[in-house]
Parts: sequence; C-alpha cells; structure tokens
Amino acid sequence: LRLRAQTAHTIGLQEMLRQDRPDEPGSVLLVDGRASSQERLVRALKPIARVSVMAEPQTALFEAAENNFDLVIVNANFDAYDPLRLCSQLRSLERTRFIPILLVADQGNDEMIVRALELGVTDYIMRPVDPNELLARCLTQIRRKQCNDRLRASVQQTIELAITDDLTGLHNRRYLDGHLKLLLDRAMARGRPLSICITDIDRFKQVNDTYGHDAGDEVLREFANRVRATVRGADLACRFGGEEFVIVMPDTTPEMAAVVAERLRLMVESRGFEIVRADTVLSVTASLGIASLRPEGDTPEALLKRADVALYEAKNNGRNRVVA
Ligand code: GH3
Ligand code: MG
Ligand code: MG
Ligand code: MG
Repeated sequence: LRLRAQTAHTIGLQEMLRQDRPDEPGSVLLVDGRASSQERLVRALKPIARVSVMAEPQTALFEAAENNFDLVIVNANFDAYDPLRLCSQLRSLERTRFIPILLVADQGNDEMIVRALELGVTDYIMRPVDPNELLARCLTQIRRKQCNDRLRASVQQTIELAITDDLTGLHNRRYLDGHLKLLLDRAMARGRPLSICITDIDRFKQVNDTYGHDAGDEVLREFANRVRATVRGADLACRFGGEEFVIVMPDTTPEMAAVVAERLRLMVESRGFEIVRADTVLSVTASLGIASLRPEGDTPEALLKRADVALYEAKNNGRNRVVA
C-alpha cells in the first residue's frame, strides 16, 4: 500500500510539472472602482486570463469565496473604501486565503504598500500600469497558484490512498490507529459513551481453499458493503486486517452497540454472498465482539483487547453470534 501511495504521489508531481504550461489561461478577479481603468486592465490581461470584474469590494469578497480564482487584483481607487480592508478579509477567509493578491497602488504611497505586504498581499504594481509589467507579474502569480492547487490535490489524493483499504474502500488499520485515540479522548472529555465492535468472518479460510483467493476477495468486498450499510455517518468502519473489521461507534452505549452488531450479523447471515467468478452463492456468517469505553479511563489498546476477547468467546461458543 505504501508503495502504491508513493507511486501515486510521484505521478501527481509529474503531472503537476507537465501541466505547468504558460498556455493555460488563468481566472482573475479584478476589483476596481472605476470603469475606465477596468477597461484598460481587462484589455491588458486578455492574452493570459479570463477576467471577472467587480466594482464593489464587498460583493467581490463573496465572488472570490465562491470561485477558485487564480488571482485577485485590487485596484486601490475606491472613493470611500480602504482597499486594504478587502485584502485583509481575503486573507482571513478560509476559502480565499490561498488566492494571490496583486495590489495596484499610486506612486509614492510606500506606507500603504508596506501595510499591504504585512497583511499578506502577494505583490504590487505602481500606477501608471505598464501592460507588460502587469502581464509578467500576473503570469507569475497565476502559474504559482495553479501549481499549488495541483500540489494540494496531489497531497490530498496521497493521503486518501494511505488511509484507505484497497480491496474494500473502507478505512484501513493505519487510519484506525491514528483516529481511535482521538475519538476516545473526545468521548471521555464530553462524558459520552463509545463502543467498538470487532467482527471476523467465520471459517473464511474454507472459502479461499474451496473457491480460490479471488472468490475470497469478492466475499470481503461484499462483507464490507454490508458493514457500510449497517453503520451511521458518525461511525468509523475499517478493515482491521485479513477478514477482520472494526466499527467504532461514538455516542453509543453497550446496549445500542449490541443492537447494531446483531443487525450486522443478521445482514450477513440472511442473504447469500454472490460469487461471480465461481458462479455460486455462498452462505457466510461472522462472529462479533463488543467493548465499550470505561469512563474512569481507557486506552485504544485496552478497548480493542476487550473487544477481541469477546470475539474469541463468540468463536468458542459456536460462531455466528455477538458477545459483549
Ligand atoms: P475462524 O472462524 O476461526 O475465524 O476461521 P477462519 O478460517 O476465518 O480463520 P483464519 O484466521 O484461520 O483464516 C483467515 C483467512 O483469511 C486466512 C487468509 O488466507 C485469509 N485472508 C486474509 N486476508 C485475505 C485477503 O485479503 N483476501 C483473501 N481472499 N483472503 C484473505
Ligand atoms: Mg481472523
Ligand atoms: Mg482466525
Ligand atoms: Mg475468520
């Protein structure tokens, strides 16, 4: 899995570099209070960007939050509005804080430029605007933004690969290990219950031995679907390894967890598993063990251990059952 994640990451980076071409038009938001300069700037930017124009800083802020622009140009020429206020708002909103800002300022207004840079404005250009300088400065920012976007998407994709089980699409054990402590601490801090359920498919080795490993994989995928269909949005379902799955259920008492586990047990038992490769339908059962958070103090390891002991008891008592 780690190897696959790395490969995907590498592909992401190569793709990113390959796409870093100058011929990709940028999307620019121009915030400018005067019609005459709006027209000049739009004309100057035409070779490299699609430009949306807004005369009102406050509407421009909403516009910027709703569209992922590559660049916002703020022309400091409003009648009764501090252009740096808009810059500061753009920097503080979650959805706009990564968008580069280019400030168009008057000669001699050094103090404003220093304040702008302190606020996080990316670059500035002096009036009268030289069209070639404008193009060069905008192009640099647009490319950098597009490159950052691709990098962010690639990192996101790598993270998702690293925490997902390839076969079933559920979270994997690495994710559970990182997340269980968090859910447990949160439940403890809020004085809320939390339960977990470990489930293990009964006599799964026989499926592999009789129908082959690929058929076994089909059972695992369908089993995961039934797990998914059982849990709520707030629950965390993961493939713990092999044919074992763990469900973490926040805000869930032992009694409620027993109901969920029994529902899953029935959902597995009551409908056969279609094995396309072997053109057959298999009866599958699973054993389930439940454990719940001890409010006086608990650890992920201890909780998992207690659920595992319960699972072991379910196996020993004849399988296809829930033990709490
Ligand atoms: P029990 O009821 O005691 O759980 O019996 P079992 O046969 O299910 O238990 P055992 O732990 O002996 O066997 C688990 C099997 O799961 C062995 C292994 O080959 C198989 N297995 C583990 N991971 C995978 C997988 O990703 N795909 C397939 N097809 N089989 C797997
Ligand atoms: Mg097992
Ligand atoms: Mg076993
Ligand atoms: Mg098993």
